Amino acid sequence: MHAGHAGGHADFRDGRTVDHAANGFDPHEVLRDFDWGTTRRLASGRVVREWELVAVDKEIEVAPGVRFAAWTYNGRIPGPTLRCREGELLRITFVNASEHPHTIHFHGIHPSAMDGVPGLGAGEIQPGARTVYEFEAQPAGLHLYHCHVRPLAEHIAKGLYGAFIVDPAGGREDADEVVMVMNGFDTNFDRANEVYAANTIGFAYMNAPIVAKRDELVRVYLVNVLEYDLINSFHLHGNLFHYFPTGTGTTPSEFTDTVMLCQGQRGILEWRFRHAGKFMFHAHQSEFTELGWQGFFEVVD
Ligand SMILES: [Cu+2]
Repeated sequence: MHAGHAGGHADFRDGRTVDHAANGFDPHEVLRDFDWGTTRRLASGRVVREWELVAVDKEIEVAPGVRFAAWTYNGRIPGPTLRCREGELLRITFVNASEHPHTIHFHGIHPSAMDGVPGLGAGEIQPGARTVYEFEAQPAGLHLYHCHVRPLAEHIAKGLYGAFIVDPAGGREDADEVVMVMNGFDTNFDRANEVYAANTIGFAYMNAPIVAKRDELVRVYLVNVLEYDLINSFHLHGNLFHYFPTGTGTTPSEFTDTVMLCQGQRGILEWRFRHAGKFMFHAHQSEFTELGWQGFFEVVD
């Protein structure tokens, strides 16, 4: 954890940005891109929801001019936001097109053999190999998935993670929903991050704010996957939000403007903007803020 070292120190508030098209994903699209996969009905009458995730080695521009040799699921960081309903049968085909062994480890309730760790079930999936993870979507809440091959910090920090949302059987109240996966990048291999962000690209939501409507319910699915720093946080300006840790309950734990998350922790935030205008959000560690993890909501009538 440091700031201002040579190589990859990326304060680009002067308006420069990365080439989202060349990266193949745009943090503004990642916000509201929920991947429901495909469904089909089994002979038993049960619905199975399916996805294919492919591990791909890919160079990503994580800050203007700063290229990072990433490992990705489906060519993007974070990987697809997988979304389903509580109780559905899920089937995730994992294809390893990377040059390194990987897995997908899901958070949630599932059999040991489906846990996506070395030595259990299919274990490490070698380059060119594939496997199928199959389990029931339990419990409702906000979870995550990530590679679980050693060295673990490297396999995660290289980009192999994503959000995993299990909706309650009855759904949630209508809202403008966005996903923010808080992450960072160690661009000079010193086991400290030079770039911090929500959804990979620092300052992306400063340069182009997230548009929200006044009085409409906003719901943020917030996941922390940051490596090399113990704690991350989310702070909202001009408002307070209800916080639902892990999204597993219906009673908020807190009405606040700042939450702190350890690695792997996640939660759902809900609020309504009462005033039009621009409101910042950012990590409340100023160091992270200055290295990219900040943005604006632009609230319109
Ligand atoms: Cu891996």
